[in-house]
Amino acid sequence: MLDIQKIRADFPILSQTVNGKPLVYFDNGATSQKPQVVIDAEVKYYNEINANIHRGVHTLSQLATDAYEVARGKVKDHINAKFAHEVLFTSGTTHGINLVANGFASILKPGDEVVVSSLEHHSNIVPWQMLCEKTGAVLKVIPIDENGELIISEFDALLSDKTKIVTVNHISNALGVINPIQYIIDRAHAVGAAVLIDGAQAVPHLKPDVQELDCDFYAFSGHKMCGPTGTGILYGKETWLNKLPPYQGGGEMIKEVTFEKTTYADLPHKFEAGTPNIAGGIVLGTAIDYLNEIGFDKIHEYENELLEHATKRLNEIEGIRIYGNTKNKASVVSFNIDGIHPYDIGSIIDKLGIAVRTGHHCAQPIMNFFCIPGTIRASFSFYNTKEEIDAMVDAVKKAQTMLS
Ligand code: 7TS
Repeated sequence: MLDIQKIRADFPILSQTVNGKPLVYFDNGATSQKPQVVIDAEVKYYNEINANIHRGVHTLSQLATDAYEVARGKVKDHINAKFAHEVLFTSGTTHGINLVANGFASILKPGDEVVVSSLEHHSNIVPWQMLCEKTGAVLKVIPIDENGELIISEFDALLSDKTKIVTVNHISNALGVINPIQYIIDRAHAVGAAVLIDGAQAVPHLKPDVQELDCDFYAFSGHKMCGPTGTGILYGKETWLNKLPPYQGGGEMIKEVTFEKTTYADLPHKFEAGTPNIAGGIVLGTAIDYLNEIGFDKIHEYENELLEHATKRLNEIEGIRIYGNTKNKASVVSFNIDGIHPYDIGSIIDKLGIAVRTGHHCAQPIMNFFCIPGTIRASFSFYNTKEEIDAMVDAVKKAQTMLS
């Protein structure tokens, strides 16, 4: 069992009031809060070892470089990558996906196919559309059903030897649905396609094993897993990262530069041009240590309890519709109340100290499918409580009375 009060004490922001009410933070899908150890590690870096990395012979530069590479090793162990050089530091999931989509511009030919799903965040749609425009490749979309689940038979039917890459999220940010990625990876590989998994919403809740999954790429953001903003990881299989061209040119990604020809550095540096978010990378390692100390098994069990409690309590509300009704779901509840715009509920409950996200959640195709302008999304973390869920349900009921 988790000691939630002890865990909550690790997060200074949670003890504040907002609009005169205790903060109830249910916007974890957008970004998680940060524990004191993470905040302290960021300060310690700037107080003690701040220097640029991979370039100085001086002591501070070496200390900063070592700390950055230790963090890369922590990520490698965490996701069970085979090599540390398969772990690229990025600014977030968006950066990682764009890096891969940009690289595929040198691989795809007109008529090749890219498969995405209807459940994607815009950052796993738009880069592929841009790629298709550039190359003449065709974007194919796996549809969803009324429960918000991918229609797998339609996915099977989309695959052919024209399919060059399949790119889907592990968990939907808008609905919380967990996708059958192992099946998707295996089937895509059977037709020779590469697979990118957008793990942005998965890594706060579970520990992915990229070797077991056998995915070719796995992208995620540090800021959704208790790490600093502006941090992220792109895992890529060594063979793929060697095949793809660099994303950006600049310092630190070269072996030798002349005006006639430049040769590129080995992995991972080939994809890490310029000065990165050094403090952020190091501190992402601290965040991963923090989460592993709590334990993902315990996090999973507790967040499931929160999800069950929220689903049960919200279903008491007349006229509620919850989107994403599947057994396999992360601790996210996306809902609407009959006849009321989600924005109105969100604004009223904010006055009561409750932070949820309202709108299309950067997943407009899902909203179009359900013919709605958006939803109210409560996304829970292991530091949330059932009492907070009860406070949200009371606040939503109050808003419903005021608005109807
Ligand atoms: N993919 C998924 C599944 C996401 O949920 C998000 C962000 C991204 C990609 C992009 O991540 P970034 O760190 O590069 O911005 N999702 C959300 C959200 O649900 N609310 O705010 C951001």
